[in-house]
Amino acid sequence: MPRLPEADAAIARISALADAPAFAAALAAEPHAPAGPVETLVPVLGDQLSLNLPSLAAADRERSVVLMAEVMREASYVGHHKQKIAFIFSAMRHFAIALRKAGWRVDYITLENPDNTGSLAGEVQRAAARHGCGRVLATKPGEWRVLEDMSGWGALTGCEAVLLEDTRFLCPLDEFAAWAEGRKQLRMEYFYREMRRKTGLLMEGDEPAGGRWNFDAENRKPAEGSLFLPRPFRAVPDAVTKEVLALVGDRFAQNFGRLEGFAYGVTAQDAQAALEWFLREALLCFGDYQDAMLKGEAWLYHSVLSPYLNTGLLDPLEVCRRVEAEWRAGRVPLNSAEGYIRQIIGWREYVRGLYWLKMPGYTEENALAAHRPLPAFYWTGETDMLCLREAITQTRDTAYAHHIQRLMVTGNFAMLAGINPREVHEWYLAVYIDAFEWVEAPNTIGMSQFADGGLLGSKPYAAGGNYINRMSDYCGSCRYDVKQRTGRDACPLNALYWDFLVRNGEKLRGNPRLAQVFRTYGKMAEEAKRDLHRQASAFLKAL
Ligand code: FAD
Ligand code: DLZ
Ligand code: SF4
Repeated sequence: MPRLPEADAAIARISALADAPAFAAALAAEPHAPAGPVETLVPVLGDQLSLNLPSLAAADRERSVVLMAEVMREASYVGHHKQKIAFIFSAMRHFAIALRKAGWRVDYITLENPDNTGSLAGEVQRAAARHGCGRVLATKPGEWRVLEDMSGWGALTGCEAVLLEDTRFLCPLDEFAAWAEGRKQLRMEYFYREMRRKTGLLMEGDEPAGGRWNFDAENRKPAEGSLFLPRPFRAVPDAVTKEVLALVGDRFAQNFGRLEGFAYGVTAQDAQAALEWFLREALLCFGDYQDAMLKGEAWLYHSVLSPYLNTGLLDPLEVCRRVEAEWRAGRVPLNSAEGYIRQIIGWREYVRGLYWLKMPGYTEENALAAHRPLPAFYWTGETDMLCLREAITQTRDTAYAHHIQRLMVTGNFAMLAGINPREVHEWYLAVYIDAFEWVEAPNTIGMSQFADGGLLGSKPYAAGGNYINRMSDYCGSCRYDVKQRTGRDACPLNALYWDFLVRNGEKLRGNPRLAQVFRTYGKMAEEAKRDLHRQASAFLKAL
């Protein structure tokens, strides 16, 4: 294949970054990259920002070019929150600078590059021709959609294409498949124990530290208004990030979400600072208040590390080892350390394994046959239900909500109201800074909507207003009365809860974990049952 006649193709690309002068200057300030012939193209995606990426580890730095491309297809396959696009683009640009610092040749295509084809495949094809490569070496992506695309890169470029397994996870996909093989039920708890044994995290010999695998029962303290809350970690946007913010403000003005106040870290150093902040300020109370919700408080004691973990700026095992060390040093209690480590080596790995086991098809599942469209207020926050308004406006402002808000507020409402899970899935994939399909889809389709019929969880996470009242301070300021089931002022979740169970009675009645609630319903007077149904129907009709 013909090579670019000029000496250093990477330098040529830097001069083409006219739309991003601060970024171009930062790249050019790094030592000159190798200038010899290029054999291998190493495409690096927006969530593969790790210097230990398998394809980087396997490539010969002297004979390779790293390709990074901001492309419209990735930026618009769902209507991403503005802060999510800004985070990915800025983190990509900073990673390109880091690669160059580490001596790599980097070919970076900005969104505004006049020759940008708009797709990853188009940019890989152009770059392979531009550099005259014989080989494309990539790390497998986090989404089925992109893997399908990647599988065609060899034919598209005429190069040998090598796709490596992503080793930034603790459980290789074949190991997960072997674990799942032949099991009637997949349950996170058993998988988690395997991961504890495998990593040795919180183990005393063969036994779990503290004599128990799981301290969740101690992690359900409701929020109290008097809690002392740490200020969240905030990074100050530098010139490169400011250029990206201007670009996103201009090109994605119609997308959901506010860009103002963007304070996410965009480098591995920022991510490390966010981890240090969490260990110092929030881990101590993480366990106790993991499920709590407070008005006007987005972060509570959560780590807000998911954006960094999911893009490769932080390593999951390193995070867990640091958390364990805090417990071993006596600075945090076991319920906090165990609760946190379980989320990462348990849930995070488990949902990834499940995604790849069940794709394609998993994102189309709809076991409860829910077909109602997503209410418009999911995009505006304009609803009298204070719990939903809080979660949605906070999501609009920060691209973040913590787990219980996602599961028990927006997720619970969508399931009770019978919203089409595909629409719910696309909403979550769009609005959260940490959303990539491998982690988002099992959480939404499986955990929050029960649309996989119980593959991921043993029962639907369904709740009426009582749960939200117990775990938050929302209900006291709500226009609805959480204690009432029917009538004009009744909390809508109460009637919706019973209506959901009855509506799906055929599918749910046999579930032993729901036996008690069905018994309670069975004991209600017929008139009360009719009233609940009327109340729910009227609400859903007006939705
Ligand atoms: P913390 O509460 O501090 O938890 C620590 C870490 O544990 C997180 O950073 C995350 O890496 C991991 N973790 C915790 N719970 C889960 C879980 N259920 N699955 C996987 N990892 C977990 N998480 C995402 O990373 N991306 C998503 O797109 C996403 N979508 C979700 C959609 C729904 C409907 C639900 C119910 C949950 C979703 N989650 C998702 C899981 C969880 O809500 C987020 O990981 C968490 O809120 C991120 O905030 P944090 O870093 O402050 O988490
Ligand atoms: C999320 C995202 C966005 C918004 N933009 C890009 C992009 O322009 N270029 C890129 O390489 N990656 C981007 N990403 C991340 C990809 O969507 C992600 O790599 C795939 O979803 C695979 O997980
Ligand atoms: Fe939400 Fe009902 Fe409480 Fe209002 S009363 S905040 S709708 S749970």
